Amino acid sequence: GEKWTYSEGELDQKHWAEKFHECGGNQQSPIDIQRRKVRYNPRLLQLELTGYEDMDGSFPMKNNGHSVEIQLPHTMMITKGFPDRYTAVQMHLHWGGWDLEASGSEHTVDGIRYMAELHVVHYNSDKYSSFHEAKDKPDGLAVLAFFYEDGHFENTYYSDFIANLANIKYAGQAMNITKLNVRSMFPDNLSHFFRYQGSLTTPPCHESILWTVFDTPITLSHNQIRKLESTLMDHENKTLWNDYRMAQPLNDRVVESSFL
Ligand code: 1SD
Ligand code: ZN
Repeated sequence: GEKWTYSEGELDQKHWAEKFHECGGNQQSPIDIQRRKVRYNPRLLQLELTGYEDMDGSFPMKNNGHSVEIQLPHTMMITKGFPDRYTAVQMHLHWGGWDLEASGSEHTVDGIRYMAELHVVHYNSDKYSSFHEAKDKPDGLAVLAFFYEDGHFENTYYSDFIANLANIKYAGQAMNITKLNVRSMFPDNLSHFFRYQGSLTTPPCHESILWTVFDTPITLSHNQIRKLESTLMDHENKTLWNDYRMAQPLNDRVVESSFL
């Protein structure tokens, strides 16, 4: 693929737009969500997630050099909440660095950066026949985003996921997981969320994502977050960390919320 990076070399995030023009567009992600400026929209529908629980099968989990990514089955679908249905494609995380105890979420809230962030990527399967066809269309993708915070207790729904990271330490490595319950990796409360129109947070930064950013964070133990931040290596065999993009200008967009 492309040789872009987050913070090193010639194609770090400040220079993405020189090679990938859409990265300089006016509907980019992530953003800083300012609670005071959010508009409550009582007509935002609660999401109905079908097929996110108790899956048996073979789900590839890969270190792609920028993140850890789990490929998701077509049976996982957002069946209510949007005008069209969206089918899951993959999920991945963004995180910080363990040396400085630095946070690494992409979205921030009132300028506060959370420890890490989960993205569950879906494509509009009512309108398009594949992720590939949908990925650059304005209504092509929907991403569910969740923040992580650290707490005292191990989150046992993440035990296998965290342990598996050691098997895909090097960029390009992959394994298969045979059991997956994605719903259990989310917080219980999914009713409070922010909604806005934005982009992929990595090159080529297509402005094709309807973002849903949940207000309720997921809690992991301090130790689990440390393992997430320190286990994987990038394409240059350096620790893969701080894989987040800085907040982009909101411009004339409005962030809506499902709650007051
Ligand atoms: O960073 C991911 C990238 O890996 C790829 O998955 C892309 C297309 O789905 O999406 C971005 S992101 O906007 O979900 N961060
Ligand atoms: Zn992402």
